Order: sequence, then C-alpha cells, then structure tokens
Amino acid sequence: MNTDSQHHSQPTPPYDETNAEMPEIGGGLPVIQYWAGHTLSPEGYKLWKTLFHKSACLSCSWGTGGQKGGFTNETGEKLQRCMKSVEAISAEIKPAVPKQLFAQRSIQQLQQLSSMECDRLGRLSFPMILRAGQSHYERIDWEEIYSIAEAAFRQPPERVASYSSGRASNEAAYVLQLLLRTLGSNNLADCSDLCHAPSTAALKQMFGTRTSVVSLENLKQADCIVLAGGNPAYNQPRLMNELIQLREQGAKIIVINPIMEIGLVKFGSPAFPLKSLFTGSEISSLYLQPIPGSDTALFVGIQKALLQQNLIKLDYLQAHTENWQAVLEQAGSTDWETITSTCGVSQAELEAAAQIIGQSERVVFGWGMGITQQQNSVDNVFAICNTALLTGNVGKQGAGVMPIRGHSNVQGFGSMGVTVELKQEIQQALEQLLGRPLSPIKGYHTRHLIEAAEAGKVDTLLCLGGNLYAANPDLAQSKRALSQIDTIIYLATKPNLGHFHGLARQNTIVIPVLNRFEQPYKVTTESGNNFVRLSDAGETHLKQADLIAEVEFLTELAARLHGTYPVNWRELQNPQYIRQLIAQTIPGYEKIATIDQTQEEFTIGGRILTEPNFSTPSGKASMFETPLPQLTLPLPESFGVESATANGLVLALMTARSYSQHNTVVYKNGDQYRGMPHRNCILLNRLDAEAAGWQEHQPVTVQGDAGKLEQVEVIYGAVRPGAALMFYPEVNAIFKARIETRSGTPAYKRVPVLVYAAV
Ligand SMILES: Nc1nc2c(c(=O)[nH]1)N[C@H]1C(S)=C(S)[C@@H](COP(=O)(O)OP(=O)(O)OC[C@H]3O[C@@H](n4cnc5c(=O)[nH]c(N)nc54)[C@H](O)[C@@H]3O)O[C@H]1N2
Ligand SMILES: Nc1nc2c(c(=O)[nH]1)N[C@H]1C(S)=C(S)[C@@H](COP(=O)(O)OP(=O)(O)OC[C@H]3O[C@@H](n4cnc5c(=O)[nH]c(N)nc54)[C@H](O)[C@@H]3O)O[C@H]1N2
Ligand code: SF4
Ligand SMILES: [Mo]
Repeated sequence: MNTDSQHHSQPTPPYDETNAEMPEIGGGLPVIQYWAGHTLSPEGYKLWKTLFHKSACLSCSWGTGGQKGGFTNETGEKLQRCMKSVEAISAEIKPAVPKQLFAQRSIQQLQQLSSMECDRLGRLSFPMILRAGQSHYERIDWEEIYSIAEAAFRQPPERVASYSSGRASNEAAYVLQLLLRTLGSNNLADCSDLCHAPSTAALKQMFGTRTSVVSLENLKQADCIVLAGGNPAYNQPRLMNELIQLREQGAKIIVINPIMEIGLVKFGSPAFPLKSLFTGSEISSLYLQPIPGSDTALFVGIQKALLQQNLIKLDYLQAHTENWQAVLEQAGSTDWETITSTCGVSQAELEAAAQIIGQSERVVFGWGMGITQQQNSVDNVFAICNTALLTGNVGKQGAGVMPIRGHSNVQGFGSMGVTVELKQEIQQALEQLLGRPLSPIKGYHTRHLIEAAEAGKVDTLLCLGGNLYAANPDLAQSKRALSQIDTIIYLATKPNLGHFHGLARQNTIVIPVLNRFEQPYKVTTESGNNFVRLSDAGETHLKQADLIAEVEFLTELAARLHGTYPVNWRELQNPQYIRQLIAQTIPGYEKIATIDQTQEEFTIGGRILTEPNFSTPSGKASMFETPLPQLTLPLPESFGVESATANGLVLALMTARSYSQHNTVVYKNGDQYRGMPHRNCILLNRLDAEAAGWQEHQPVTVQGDAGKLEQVEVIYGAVRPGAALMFYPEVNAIFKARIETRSGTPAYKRVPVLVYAAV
C-alpha cells in the first residue's frame, strides 16, 4: 500500500519562491484595487446604493449589514464589508440575459458554457421551460407554471422533494418546509448536507446544540484561536479582521491546514490601512500542515500532549462532562508513532500546539470544510470538541467551539426546519399546527436524493436556489439522476450549470426570483454567529422583468395544493405572518414576533454558551472516542490507466474554492494568492513534481475513479507533499461520492487521484 504518511512533515515556505506570481501577503492592495475598480465603474452607483441598503450581506455566513447599516457588524463596529460582498452584489446588479438568447441558443449550445460564462449571461428575467423533446428553453406563463407544479406536487409525497441553498430568507425557508411537510414529505435536502452537516451531527450529540456556541463579542475575548480546515482569508474575510485584532491583543493563533495559505500567514486588511494593508498583519503563531483527512489523529495527538504536560482540566471534566475517562484513555494509550505517522505532523509540533492551548485562558476552536468534508468528519468534529472540553473551553466567556458556516443564510435554513434531522421541539410544534403527526418516513438528504432519483424514486423536485447538479461529486451521475425526475423547478437569480445540465425527464422550469436586497418586504436571515438580521424591502433594477419573490411563489403553490390548511397560505404572502409562525414554532426565535415593530435584531436564545450547562439529558457535555482514520491511497494500477502505472503519482486531492468564486459560480478565472493562473491547474509540492520528473507549468492528466481532466497545468505551492489542490465544480467530474455515513457529507477534501504526464 502506498500511504501519504511516508512523506513526513517538513516545513514548506509560506509561498514557493520559484513561483513569482505569488504575493507575499493575503488580502492587501489587490482588494482595494478591486473595490475601487468596481465602485468607480459605471455600475458603481448601483453598487454603492446596495452596499448602503440595510440588508444582510448576500455572500457568506459571517454576517454583515442589516438594520445597523451595510458597513456595521453586530457589535456596532464600522467598516465591516469585504470585497466578497462587492463581488456578490456586482454579480446581481448585472443586466438581464438578452431577451432572445434562450430562443437562439439550443440546450446543446448552452451546455458548452463554463460556470463563469453561465453567470455572465446576466440575470434571469422571465420564467421559462424546457419541455421533453425540445431543443430550446421557451417562455412560459405563470398559470401554466402553477398548473404543472400543482400536478407534479400531487404525486405520492415520498416521491416529491426539495433541495435548497442558503441564500434565500428565513421566511422562504420556513414556507418551503411547511409546504413539504404539509404534503407529507420530509425530503428536504439542503446544501448544508454537503457542508456542515457533520458539525451539526456532532454538536447535537455532545452539547445538545447544533451551531456555534461563540458570539462575535465572545470571540473578541479569546486569547487563543485554533483554526482547522478553513480559509477565511478567501471565504469569510471579515473574520480576518478579528484575527488581526486578536493577535494584536497578544492572542495566539494556531492554523491547521495541509496548505500554507498565504492569507493565514499574513493578511493585509483594508480595515486597517495604516497598520496592515501594505505590509500585512501576522495571523498564524503556529502553522501545522497535516495529511488531508488526518485531523482526528492530529487532535488526539494534541490531547496526548496535554495529558503528558498535565494541562487537562480534571475538575471541569468531572463536573461538566460524560465519558471523559474513555477519551483520555484513548489519548493516553495511542502511541506517538501511530499518531504522527497518521497525521504527518511531528510530536514536537503537536506538543507546541498543546502547550499553547493548555496555557491559554480562553480558546475558541473554529473549523471549516477541511474538517467536515471527510469520510470521518463527525469524528473530526468530536476530536476538536473533545480537545476543547479537556481544556475546559466550552461554556465560558471568550471560549468555545465555532463551526465557520457557509452561505449567508444556510444556518437559518436549518433553524427553520429545512433539514432531514428535524429537532423534536420543532416536530412537535409542527404537528400541533397540522393537527396530525408528520410523515414517519425519513427524508432524503442531498446524497440520498441523488441516489433515489437515479433509482427512479423521485417524480418532482423543487430547487430553492443552489446548483444541485454541479455541487455534487460525479457530475455524470448527477445528470443521470436528475434526468430520471419528471419535473424539476429551479428558483434562481442567475443561470448556472445546473439549469443546462440538470434536466428533468418531462419539464424543467426555471423561475427568476428577486434576491435579498430586492424583496418587496422585509426578510430575515441568521448568521453563523447566531445573529438574526432584518433586511429592508428593496427594489430591482430589472424594471421590465417578470420576477417573483420566493415567498410569493411558494405560498401560492401551497395555497393551490393545500387550500387554507393548516394556515391561510395567501395571507403568508405578507412575511410578517410567517414571522408569527416562526416565533410560535422555532425555539430561540421568539423575538422575531416583534421584530416588525421594534426592528430589533437579536442573538438566538439558548445558542451562546457562557456557562457549562448543556442541553443534553444529563446537563453535561458528552464526549466520544475518536478512532484514528486509516489513510491509505490506492495503488496506481487500480486507476486502470496502464500507461501511467509506472510513472504516475497517486495524491490526496483537496477540492476547494479559488479566490474568486462563490461555490459553483466562478467570477474570475485565476487564483492570484495561490499563483494559479486559470482553473485547470493542480497545486502541488515541488518535491512531488521533481520525484515524478515533471516541471512547473507542464500539462498532466488527473485521473479519478469517475473520469479525468486533461492538460492540467502543474503549479508549485506550499502544499504538503503527497497532497494537492484543485478547484470545484470542474473537478467534480472526476470522482465518485464517498460519504460520511452519519451525516451524508462527501469526502471532497481527500479524493484519491492518479496524476501522470503524457510520455
Ligand atoms: N468568497 C466566497 N466565500 C464563501 C464561499 C465561496 O465559495 N466564496 N463559500 C461559502 C460556503 S458554502 C462555505 S461552506 C464556506 C467554505 O469555506 P472553507 O471552509 O474555507 O472552504 P474551502 O475553501 O473549500 O476549504 C478550506 C480549506 O480546507 C483546507 N483543507 C483541505 N483538506 C484539509 C484537511 O484534511 N485538513 C485540514 N485541516 N484542512 C484541509 C484547504 O487547504 C482549504 O484551505 O465559505 C463560504 N464563503
Ligand atoms: N468538490 C467540491 N464540491 C463541493 C464543495 C467543495 O468544497 N468541493 N463544497 C460543497 C458546499 S460547502 C456547498 S454549500 C455546495 C454549494 O452548493 P449550492 O448551494 O447548491 O450551490 P451554489 O453554487 O451556491 O448556488 C448558486 C446558485 O444559487 C442561485 N441563487 C443565488 N442567490 C439566490 C437567491 O437569492 N435566491 C435563489 N432562489 N437562488 C439564488 C443562483 O442561481 C446561483 O447560480 O457545494 C458543495 N460541493
Ligand atoms: S465577511 Fe462575509 S458577510 Fe461579511 S462582508 Fe464579507 S462576505 Fe459579507
Ligand atoms: Mo457550504
């Protein structure tokens, strides 16, 4: 067996000095140039108007904007809007797709477009349908849409499903789940199934809560941050401001990432132009580069070192936790050789990390997709939270565990009940509302939905945003699966790959919707820090367009299906009434009942833990042992490429976001901070390339178990040897899904690939 632990940890420079394209700090001047370029451009007026509009930022879950204004965060600090929000807004204020485009271009032609080309077509501006056997999308009127949708939703409830992506509002999310559950379907797949579902699963079992237990205010008091498997310099840039300030206050920051991401080493923030923008502020105090997929072993190593250094908080464990003995026993009895060979980080580095954590007073543990998109992701989260508990860092001011969430309202979707793991309290409240039990049939999460569709078990699918086709592994399978569904209804703001490849058997309908800052009424969202924001009503620049608000479409469909049972659905077209229902049925959301009168945004009750009292049956936190992963890579022979068996290299491929994309939507081609000039690049360690006899910039083939990408350019980067990085969604064409069974989340961050050069 070929294992990537054969490469032992060796310090790689923060950037590869042979790659002249790479900047020396993350952020910095290019951010200002981007800001200036866009805000001073012809679209500048619209952009500024939107930035000042009182609505929550569209882009990420860190959360900014709302009633305090576009540039203010929940603690009242100013200057809180990053370039990513500009990127997201500028994509939304584009003109409509030219009127004749869909009449002129056949679906085969549209299928040739890249993700970026799809997005650049412009905003969707009228509803359209692709009928079976037809070659073109054509305009459709609302009456026909509702009649097709109504018939499709009258299929047996277990054959009706939805998929959603966390860009829409809480109100739309609430109506979506109520519509499906009233029908008798629990098939509420959501993008969080591909994202933080493992965090939700683990946190629920350990603490009886499902989200971050840290507020922004609390984060600011930490004296140590552990940041594992996330790249906020790209994906939650405002978190970088917090990290800069924390470092200045003397806090230590430990980064855990197989790639030395330049922005996590040094970041230049426009928020601090004098002290940071040009030279960059130091972020990491200690940077550990584990083997992809090995974080559980790394954290068990830190636990073992804590034990050996006498830094375990035994009093805390005895008073507030359960099963701590087994966790300590595992850490004590796992030998160092097993730990270091599994994670590829030396004992000395793990001891250094343990010393920092154990000697700090208030540690926040944050994590992203490197932790959750793994085959043992729930164990990864357990291992992080165990480490937090062993050092007494959950349930106190300035400390805690913090999944760093994705879409701007993905957490709100979960809170509203758009999940296949419904909270018991919500289930009871909904059953009371409906006057009958919910269907006992378990719903499909995203991967189950794809499999069920492929097996011909789904007739109808409604997609509230997102890109189900391109977000999944194995694009050929996604396409096949979706083509078995009779009716697919996409509600979207912009065209994407899914609208052209994810086609239904009979009718594919694309409905253009208003985005968050264009809604005709106020709507709310929930940030990853559990803060609920209220966005003001707005208007769209697409004056001639036939757009609809998500809530309006969903409530109208529900009214046609369910009449006035269990509520007067048409009345809900005023979201104030939806907010009343939310207040009655969603725990922690009571304050939303009066938000229309008070405009008062709020932190959700029961989420932030500053005392070690947990919502578990015993009131104590449950700890779980975390078996170390067995990380082997397949032999080159197993890829079935005979010519490459001798000279090919098997690598653990991490598939992630570039600097300028939002999930499946690509805004700009290259990745300037990683020195990758375009999207068809593979970032790998120079030592691997030299061992294989390749040179930088040469083309290679990257073969997975479902396909290959050719002419991929080799780029040297600070990736640990044995590992590599490529961009999604393109790379989703080449590998099959391997999922974590407790959460359903695919292992996007450890994909075995064979890389070879033509001989
Ligand atoms: N601008 C922008 N913002 C976004 C998004 C976007 O696409 N663009 N997407 C949003 C969404 S939905 C999400 S979920 C978040 C995603 O935000 P992140 O969690 O930052 O997601 P990624 O960029 O996919 O991967 C993050 C990091 O994981 C590291 N990694 C890979 N494998 C491992 C591993 O085995 N162990 C460790 N420790 N690290 C590993 C990678 O090197 C990479 O730096 O961002 C949200 N915000
Ligand atoms: N290989 C690989 N695959 C991955 C990941 C990875 O790291 N690697 N990450 C996974 C993760 S974390 C996630 S969250 C998923 C993302 O998966 P999704 O959430 O399904 O995909 P997005 O690309 O965010 O969806 C973008 C589309 O949403 C629509 N949209 C935007 N705003 C709105 C709105 O206000 N209303 C409505 N109705 N529609 C709107 C637009 O049409 C846009 O084209 O991808 C997953 N797939
Ligand atoms: S950090 Fe996230 S929420 Fe804040 S401005 Fe940037 S993209 Fe928007
Ligand atoms: Mo995500």
